[in-house]
Amino acid sequence: MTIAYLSLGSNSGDRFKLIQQAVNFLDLCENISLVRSSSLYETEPWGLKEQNWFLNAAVEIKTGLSAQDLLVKCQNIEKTLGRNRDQEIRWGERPLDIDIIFFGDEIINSDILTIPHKYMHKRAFVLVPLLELVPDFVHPVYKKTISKLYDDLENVEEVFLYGTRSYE
Ligand code: PH2
Ligand code: MG
Ligand code: MG
Repeated sequence: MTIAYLSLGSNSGDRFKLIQQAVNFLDLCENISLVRSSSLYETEPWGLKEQNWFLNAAVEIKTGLSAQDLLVKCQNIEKTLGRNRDQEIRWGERPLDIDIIFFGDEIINSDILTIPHKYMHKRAFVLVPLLELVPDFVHPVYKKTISKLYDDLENVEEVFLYGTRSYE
């Protein structure tokens, strides 16, 4: 069993419902169980500014799957909830994005998968939800805790707590 951390984001359609459905679908997958989830945050778009604000969250899961199989599950859920990668531009609008941030403390650099996620340490929308769950988790490549990575952020885009409604 591996503990993994996923980042979820949505900036088109019913963002709240999409994140809620994604978390439910993850928990329903064989070999994946949801352990904890962060609050939801409304966040300024990173990368491409001219688009809707996102809702973002992070979840902790426990899984018997490999990282590659987990990626396939995540992509299937994205697709089921309306994501069409052929119609997207990089860092642009999407109904749902599920990114694997950490997979235990594994370091993976393959054609299809980079873990830890390549840009997570530059993004407040990933670090703020993770801070709630695992402030002391040490990034296996940079050897810094989530708290330290957050303190070291140079450009902090805006991140607001989005109500207190449970979405699990
Ligand atoms: N996802 C992106 C690009 N930019 N910005 C925010 N705030 N939240 C996201 O989830 C996000 C983004 C590409 O996946
Ligand atoms: Mg993604
Ligand atoms: Mg992403």
